[in-house]
Parts: sequence; structure tokens; C-alpha cells
Amino acid sequence: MSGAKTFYVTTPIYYVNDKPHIGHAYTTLACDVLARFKRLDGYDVKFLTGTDEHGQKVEKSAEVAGISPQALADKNSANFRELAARLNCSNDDFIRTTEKRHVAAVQALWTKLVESGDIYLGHYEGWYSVRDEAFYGEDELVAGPNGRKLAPTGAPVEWVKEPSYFFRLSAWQDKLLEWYDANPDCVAPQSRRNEVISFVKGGLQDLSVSRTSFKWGIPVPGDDAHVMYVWLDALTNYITAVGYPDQGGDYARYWPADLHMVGKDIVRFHAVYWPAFLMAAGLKPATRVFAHGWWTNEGQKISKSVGNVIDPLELIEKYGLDQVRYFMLREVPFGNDGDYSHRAMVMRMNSELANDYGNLAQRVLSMIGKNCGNAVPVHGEFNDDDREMLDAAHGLLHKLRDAMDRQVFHEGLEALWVVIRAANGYVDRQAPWTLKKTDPARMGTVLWVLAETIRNLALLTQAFMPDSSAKLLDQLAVTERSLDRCGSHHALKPGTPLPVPQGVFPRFVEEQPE
Ligand code: ME8
Repeated sequence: MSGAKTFYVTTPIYYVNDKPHIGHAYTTLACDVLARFKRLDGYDVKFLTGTDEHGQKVEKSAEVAGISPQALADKNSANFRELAARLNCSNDDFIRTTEKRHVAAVQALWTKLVESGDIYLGHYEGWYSVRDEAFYGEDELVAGPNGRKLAPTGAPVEWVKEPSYFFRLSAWQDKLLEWYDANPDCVAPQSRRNEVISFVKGGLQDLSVSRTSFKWGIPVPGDDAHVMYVWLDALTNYITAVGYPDQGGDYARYWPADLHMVGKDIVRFHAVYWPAFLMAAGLKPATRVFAHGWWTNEGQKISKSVGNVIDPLELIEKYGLDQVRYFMLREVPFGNDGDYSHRAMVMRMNSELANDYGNLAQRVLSMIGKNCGNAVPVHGEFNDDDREMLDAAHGLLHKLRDAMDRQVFHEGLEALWVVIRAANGYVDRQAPWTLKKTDPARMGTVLWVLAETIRNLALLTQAFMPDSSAKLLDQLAVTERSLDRCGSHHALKPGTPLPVPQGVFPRFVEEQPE
């Protein structure tokens, strides 16, 4: 693939204090869809995910569980790795922050920041939230029950007083503002960008980047009393995975990352601290950070204490993998908050997958099977209706490409469904079952137009629903599946033998009470 355009996409690395849930699945899925799409579109892709294993939160969870932090990390990291596999994610690497390669990269970055004069020793006194692994200013806190002070996220805070190394974040305020200004797409969506810029304009304080009150972290080079702040450690994973501190090889090939996909809870770390660390080390910041919204469950905030955590593996079991992949990226405009409900899941699954897409494929392929000798039909001249249908199908690639580059998955899928619905309308209008008796040649043309439309649709749904799309393409005997096969140049060849058709998108049937 030398010379191919590259695309480097990352998920956050997830804390190992907890089991994976629907929120983690969501971010990883979104990245997988992009990675698959870009690969099919000819890019040399690197897709990274992994786990964040150090810090006080993990140390405390391990204490509660009565095991060592490393044992907790080993166990839970495996769950995240397994989740990515069960979601059929195509990640090229899975990084763990307890790996040697990562410790070396973080220590090299630290040393670089000391050399550049951006890290100095001082004393921290202020609020810290272990749950968020974040420092908060007095002015950011909110009043909780009984007048207790809470982080703006609702997490408890504690007063911390200890020696600490600081990163000279205040010195990077203007440089950051210049960077946002020169790169209008570097933080998305716009609402998050505005939030980040106003936070930076409000003034940046130097950031405490080491702790002495616990041990579970990467030691500060030359000062073993300190472990590094877990966010400096964690963010560095994105360059560890491309070989930093070596700046040849994969680093030269993939850095800067094209996209850090994150949830809106951690945009400040990715769009303020991380670019500042990188600039201070003389490295380029990532090209773009996209912060998506938050899932709730049947209208309620998802939390362990409420007991409404959604296990993505259970969803896959119940509804099917591609159904879940489709639902998550279709249901909510990407960037907005969204609500998971059984009802919404079944609606999407039955009306859009089974009825619209599945039915289209099913009726067209079974008519071809019965009436065209199990081969791609022969077509004659096209009329206006045929041409309109084909133009719509052949014009989809550039629409989807544009939507993917803006990470508006729902818009991309809607563009595909406009054509699916148009194709169902075309079947009804052309009524090939009637043509069978009155004009079999014309029936062949209509079925060919439909099969060719389905070929283009199935090529384009591959990134979202890899298995189901592969089944559709198998049924059309399409072997060339990269996106440069979309369009009229590679249209189906009449007479190509086809396998026996099979349904691809089952309906969800509610169990009837006895
Ligand atoms: O923050 N809805 O890890 P984390 C949508 N280790 N997305 C959700 C979600 C929800 N209800 N809940 C979680 C960390 N997420 C750090 C990251 S990166 C260098 C270090 C997703 O395990 C979302 O992507 O708390 C969010 O940003 C991430 O999980 C937080 O995962």
C-alpha cells in the first residue's frame, strides 16, 4: 500500500475499573465504520483502540476487589478486547498503558517536556476528582446534596495537597487559540469547538502532572516519589502506537492522527491538554477531535448504581450484530445525545432493515432466481425511470464519502435509505410480476436495474454492516468489493450465474406472553 493516502483513527482508551457498556461500544463502532469505509475507499488505515490502566481510580477499584491493580487491568482489558472482537471491529492494534512500549514512550515525552522547560517542580493544593481523574478549580464546582461540593460532572471531589510537577499550560494559551483559529475543523461538532475555545479564552492554569499520594502509575524519570498524572500517561498512547519516540516508520507514516473520536466528557483533555503537550514537545497535534454525545437508557442516565447499564453483548445476542451496528449509528444524529430503548431498536430493525432493505433484496433476488434462470438478467434499452434509478444508485458514493468525512453517519445512512425507498417505489411502479406475462424482456431490464442498484447499496453498507452486506454481495456474485467498483463502469454483467437467494435481515418478533 505504499503511496496510498493514510487514515489514522483512534478511540479513547477505556478505564479498566469497569466492564464495557453500550457507551464504549458506541465510540469503538463509530471508529470501526470509518476505518472500514476508508480502507474500502483505498486508504492505508490504522485503527487503534485499547485500555487505560493506571491511576488512582483503577488502584482504588483493585483495592475494593482485593486484587492487585495489574490483575484487575489484565482481567478487564481482556473484556474490552473481547468487546471489539464481538462487535466485528477491525482495529489494527490494541494498546494497554501497562505495556513496555508505552512506558518508554511516556517517559521519553516527559523528558522532552522537561528539556523544553515546560515541566517544573512545585506544590499542588486544590480539588481532585478520582472518578473523573481530573483537577477542578474552586469556581468550577457545584453544590451537591447537603451543600457538599461536587465536580461539574457530579463526581465527588477531594482536597489534595502534595508536591507535584506542573506542565506550563498557561504558556500555551495563545498558541492553542491560534491553532483553533487556523484549523476550523480541528474540534467538532461546532458546539464543542465553541466550548473549548471559550474555556481556553477564560485563562489556563498550569496543570499538575504528577502525584505522590499513590503508586499505580508510570514513575517520573529521575524522581521515583512521583507517578505521572494518568491523563498525560493515557493521551500519549496515540503516539506510542505509532512507535514514538522513534519518529520514522509508522510515526512518519500515520502521525498526526486524522481523528481522535471521543465522548463529550473528555473533549477538554483531547482538545486542550493534548495539543499543548504535543506542541510543547515539538510534535504536531492530531488533525481533528470529534466529541460525540451521550447515551441514556429508556430516558435515564446510564449508571451502575441505577443498575441500568446496557451490556452490548446482550444486545448483539438479542437483535443481531449488524442490527445493533446499524441502530447505533442511525438512531441518533452523531454528536447529539441519544436514548436507547427496546422500542426504538425494534423499529429500526423491522422497518428499515427487514422491510425496506431486506425486502427489496429479497423480492428482487427471488424473482431473478425464479424467472431469470438464477443468473444476472439481460437488460434492453433504459427508459427515464430506469435511468433515474441507476443515477441515484451510482451517485451515492460521493454523498456517503462527504458524510463520513464530517462523521455524520446518520446523514450517510439516510442518503442510502432514500435510494432504498426509491428502489421499492420503482419495483411497485414497474411491477415486474406483471411484466413477466406481458413483456418478459422488459421484466429483465427492470430486474437488472434493481440488481445493479442493490449491488451499489451493498458495497456502500459494507462499512456499517459487514456480514449482511457480504451476504448480499455473495448473492449477486460480486467479488470486487472496494468502493471504486461503485458506479456504472463496473455494473453487473448479464448472464453471470447467481447462487440461490436467502433472506438477510430477519424481523424481530416479540415473544407473546403465554
Ligand atoms: O475517559 N454514551 O475512559 P472511560 C456515550 N480512560 N459514550 C460513552 C458513554 C455513554 N453513556 N459512556 C462512556 C476515559 N462512553 C479515559 C480516556 S483517552 C486517552 C483516556 C465512551 O472508560 C465515550 O467515548 O471513562 C467516553 O469518552 C469514553 O467512553 C470514556 O471511557
